[in-house]
Amino acid sequence: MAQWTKRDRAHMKRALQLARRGLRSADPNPRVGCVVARGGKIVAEAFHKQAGGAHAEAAALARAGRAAEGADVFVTLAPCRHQGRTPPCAAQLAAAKVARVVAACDDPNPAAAGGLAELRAAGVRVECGLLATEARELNAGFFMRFEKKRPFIRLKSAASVDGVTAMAGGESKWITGTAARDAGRKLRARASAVVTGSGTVLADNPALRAPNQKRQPLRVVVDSKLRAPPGAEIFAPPGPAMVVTACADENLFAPFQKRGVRVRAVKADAAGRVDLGALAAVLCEEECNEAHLECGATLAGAFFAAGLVDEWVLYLAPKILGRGGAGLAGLRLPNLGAAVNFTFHGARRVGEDLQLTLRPD
Ligand code: AOF
Ligand code: ZN
Repeated sequence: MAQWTKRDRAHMKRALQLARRGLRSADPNPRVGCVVARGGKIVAEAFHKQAGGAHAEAAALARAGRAAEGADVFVTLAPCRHQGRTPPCAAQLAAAKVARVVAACDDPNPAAAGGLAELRAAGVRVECGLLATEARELNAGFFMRFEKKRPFIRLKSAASVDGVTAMAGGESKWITGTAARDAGRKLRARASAVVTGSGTVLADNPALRAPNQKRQPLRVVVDSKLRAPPGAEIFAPPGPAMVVTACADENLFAPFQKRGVRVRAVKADAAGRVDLGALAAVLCEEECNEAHLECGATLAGAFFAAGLVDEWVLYLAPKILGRGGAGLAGLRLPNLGAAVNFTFHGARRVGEDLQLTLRPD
């Protein structure tokens, strides 16, 4: 196990900071940052901005020029060994004659793996694992896609403090304040896909776009019986959209397909609804790292029941809306022992509301 100095940690921290700049743009690629240092001083740094663009190491090496020779390179993901949309980073690092490469963690993508071994074979000092937890957390969805064959699923909900998301008459605009709503919309922008149900499309006709973004997440409507109107806002450009259904009658797909909306049929569960495991597998095929779920209590409840909520971001408004309205999770549980348990991972005030972040136990 390599022993890392304070300076090493500081360089990797900086690389992680750089990687975060790709939070909303790198998709479907991981967010990666890179620092080139000599004698403890940073001589070049870069991050991976978007798929098809230079990888973090390639961009940093280009900036470092001849200064890369003999340098220490800190990168938040092991350098790739493959020719993808761009040339392999490991070979470029070796050709630049860097002295040492420190990676925060390995690349889970089998197509890209093997870069560190190649560098080692080329005589470069190689270390891996510095700030690995932080690096994996930043790309939790990317790791999940390769390791579990499904995306990291983040559910976003908003309710009054007594857990009401809409009044009995359907009125739900707006329970939380503008700051919380903006924060919720901003969360969409980091996701590969924004997922909702046909119930929400029929009730609210939301667009579910990410605000001010060049890269629009894929918008996915879970629609077991193809009830959503093809003319709904969510299917309109800009940005791609897709329907995932349990309906096998392909004749019913045409009105969506005519609008450029893809339809994927998956297996139904016992109740005839889209099997959520199959949906997750479809999202994985679509190279979704993070899926942002914004939906009503029924679909949210089904995701909870399936154990497919990896993070729950819940906005709570300081008001009581009373009985009769819709709740957060349409789950029917037999007793307290059957409760779905979480740990609070974060809590902060957003405008007049609270943002709670929960992860399942
Ligand atoms: C790196 N540095 O900055 C990133 C890496 O198709 P490409 O060429 O964009 O390759 C994508 C894959 O490369 C991606 O799935 C992941 O395994 C790795 N990403 N690797 O060395 C980077 N973004
Ligand atoms: Zn690379």
